[in-house]
Amino acid sequence: MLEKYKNSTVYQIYPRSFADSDGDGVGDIRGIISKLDYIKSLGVDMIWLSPVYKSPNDDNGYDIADYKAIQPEFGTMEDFDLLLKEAKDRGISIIMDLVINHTSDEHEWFERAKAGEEKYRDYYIIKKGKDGKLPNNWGNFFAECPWEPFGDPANEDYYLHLFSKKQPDLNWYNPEVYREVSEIMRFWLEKGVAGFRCDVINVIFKQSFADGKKSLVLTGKEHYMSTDGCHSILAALRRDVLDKYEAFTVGETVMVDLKKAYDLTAPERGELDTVFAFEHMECDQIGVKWFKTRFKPKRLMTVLTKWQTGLDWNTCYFENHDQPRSVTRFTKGGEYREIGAKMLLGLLFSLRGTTFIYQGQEIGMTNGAFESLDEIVDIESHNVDKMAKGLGIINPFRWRLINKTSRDNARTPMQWSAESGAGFTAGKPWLKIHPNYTEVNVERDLENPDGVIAFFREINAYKKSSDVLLDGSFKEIYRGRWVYVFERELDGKRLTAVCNFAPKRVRIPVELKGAVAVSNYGGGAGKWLRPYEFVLLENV
Ligand code: ISL
Repeated sequence: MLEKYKNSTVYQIYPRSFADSDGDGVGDIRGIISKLDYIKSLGVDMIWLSPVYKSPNDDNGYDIADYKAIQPEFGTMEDFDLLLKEAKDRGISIIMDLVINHTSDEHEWFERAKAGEEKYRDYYIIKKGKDGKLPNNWGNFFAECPWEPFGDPANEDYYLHLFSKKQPDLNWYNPEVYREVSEIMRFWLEKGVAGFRCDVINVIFKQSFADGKKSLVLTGKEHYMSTDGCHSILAALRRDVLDKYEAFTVGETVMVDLKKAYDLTAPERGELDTVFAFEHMECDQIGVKWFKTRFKPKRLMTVLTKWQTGLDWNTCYFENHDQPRSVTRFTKGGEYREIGAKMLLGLLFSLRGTTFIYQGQEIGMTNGAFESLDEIVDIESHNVDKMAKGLGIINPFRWRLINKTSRDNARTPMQWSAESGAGFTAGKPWLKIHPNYTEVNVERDLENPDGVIAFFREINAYKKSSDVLLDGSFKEIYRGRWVYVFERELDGKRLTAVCNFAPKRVRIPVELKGAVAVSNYGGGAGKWLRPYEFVLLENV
């Protein structure tokens, strides 16, 4: 149901790191409830809640052991119901994370499969090895082998796991899996959730299990990326379940190009409403995401323009729980942290599409300050370290690579105040809090009329009141080494967005006209743009 929700501003909450109400060092649902007024005050109207289901936490909740129960450290089902109600009372809808490519190996289905129940064995992808060899040569998202022995190794049975070995992939050939998942979706929709963010949704259906073309990243992916089978499942789920509740879906879709994203979201096909594509998140990497290269703003601009013009409706995001913090990644930070964070927000809200914000982005939180792998919890980072070690990469280099790319960079606890525990917890936080919390925190930012939050509120409110930003077309005017200028237009009304990605003054390369609508320095641009300046002009 895109029409109903497309103009929402969506705020992603990573529950573990958001707000801890009981002092156990882990964020929880009561903590989220206590911050709803704050979220509302930002002008947010939808929350995307990362998994809160029961989980052994191998992958922080993306390994689900019970889709209909709440993780005890997050609270109870009563807490969840209260969250839903309190959010609704404030005009905020909630979308849940739907993780249906895999379950946890501690899910009852997998446990019964292991205990020998044929019915449940068929819920998973279990294949025979051949003469001591694995069933195929596929790769794995978390830098490990995707096949793990199932039962007695002498039988040479293996189960597939595209992610960790505690995340066995579901067998979408089995109609029972479809039935179970539909029922789970109905369970949450009946409670009143507005829809789902669908985890790695374009890989759920494996069209074949043949060996893949050898590749640096994910050998075998051609057998499961956006397959026909996946399209059919998505259309069926929409028809059988989602449309009955006018639910909204955003699919996390890995390695999609424009054509694939179009096919997954084309209204006439009735599959997903929107997708998270990743090409712009790949603009500072070489091949795989663990190899970062120097950020060149022009590469980001090129990808943004490509998607803005190539797809009618995008999701616009710079951060989530898997990506480094945008202010660290796309600006020099330091003395430019606040102005840079505002420029990035200005750019994000000026693009055409549904805007997604990740917790902490509204105060310009930075990448974590980790000193060694011992401080990192993320399973992916630990696996990458093992893999890199296997390749003979020695330690200062391994750590440098992981420190930059670890998903924990975005998962450090939310910085609410300068008090100990950053106002996040009264206990020992599950992950190291960034020591800059004494300066970078919500309380302090709110005291500043020119703070990042104030700017966030301003640009968000402006977008919500502007037909041109909500519905207008996108046209690139200029893309240079540092400066990005584009125009949004609707019925002859125009807005021009100007962004300077340089930590220095840059001469404006094009002639700009119009009155300043929003600006991160206050006031308009002269002939020169100041470091990380953002201006939105109304062209009369
Ligand atoms: O870089 C990526 C895509 O280019 C990946 O981070 C990708 O988004 C990711 O591997 C898939 O992420 C999702 O599913 C995982 C979970 O660990 C992530 O947190 C979740 O966002 C497995 O469920």
